[in-house]
Amino acid sequence: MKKDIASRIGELKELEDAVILAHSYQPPEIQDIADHVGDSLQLSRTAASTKASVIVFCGVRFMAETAHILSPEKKVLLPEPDAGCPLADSITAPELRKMQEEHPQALTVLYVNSPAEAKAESYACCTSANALQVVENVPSDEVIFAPDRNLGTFISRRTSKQVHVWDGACICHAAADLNDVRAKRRDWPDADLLVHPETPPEMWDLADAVLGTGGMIRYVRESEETRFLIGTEEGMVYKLETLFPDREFKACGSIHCVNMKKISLKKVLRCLKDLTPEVRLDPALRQRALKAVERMTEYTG
Ligand code: CIZ
Repeated sequence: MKKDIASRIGELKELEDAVILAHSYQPPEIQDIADHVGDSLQLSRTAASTKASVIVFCGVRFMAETAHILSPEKKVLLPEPDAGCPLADSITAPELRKMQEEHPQALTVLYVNSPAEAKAESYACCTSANALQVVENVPSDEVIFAPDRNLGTFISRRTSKQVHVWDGACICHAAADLNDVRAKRRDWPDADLLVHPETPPEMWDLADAVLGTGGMIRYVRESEETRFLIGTEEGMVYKLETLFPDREFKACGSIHCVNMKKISLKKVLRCLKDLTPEVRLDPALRQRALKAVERMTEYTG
């Protein structure tokens, strides 16, 4: 049945000149039918460079919005319109403006996991892969970092700049179960533990490395270890297993994003049939948000 749906998706994709992008936190069957699987930075670059006229974004809303910000001439489809992100919802444009009034010398660096309205009020965007590089490069010694407090704290400990951190969180990373991490470490004492900077600082203290998902892939590629414990959304384990079939991976911390798992093969098929639901922003808002996204590229190449 699944194979059937996958081949119908393949046919429709050709017919509609579409490309399927999937975040590394997507379920395995979605990663399997995608043309590109990666983090939000890689996927937004692919969205900007693809020649396809339709982008099916298997991820959450802010990711599809970013693809639209970069490629307004393409039709960007989000197979499940309710695939939101509580971290992105933790900040609004008026709340951000209020914090900016309190710190008038600071430039705002905004994690891409945020709504377009907040991007439009920010100086530069960043992802977990390049947050430190962007903070170091913005032309100010004082920075507002939003909306993830754990990533913001992680960055503030690695820069000499003054960082005002917004109090938002990815509810699944922030609630990572440390007892589960300790138990998995006992099961696999020889494994390297890689954890995401959206997890709490107590989890970083247990880890061999604190990295975004792109950094985890580089770490494994360069490592001689054979076993790895992965402290980020559990979909990442499948992505790593696909890339490195000769190594072993185990998810730890019980980090499961229900929004990422709202995308299904049936929904991808339906959205390719109907070419809806489309993600589109007001053109003036898109233009303002684009400036912040472009600065990220300017600082990080
Ligand atoms: O930036 C991304 O894609 C997310 C949400 C996680 C990561 O570290 O790649």
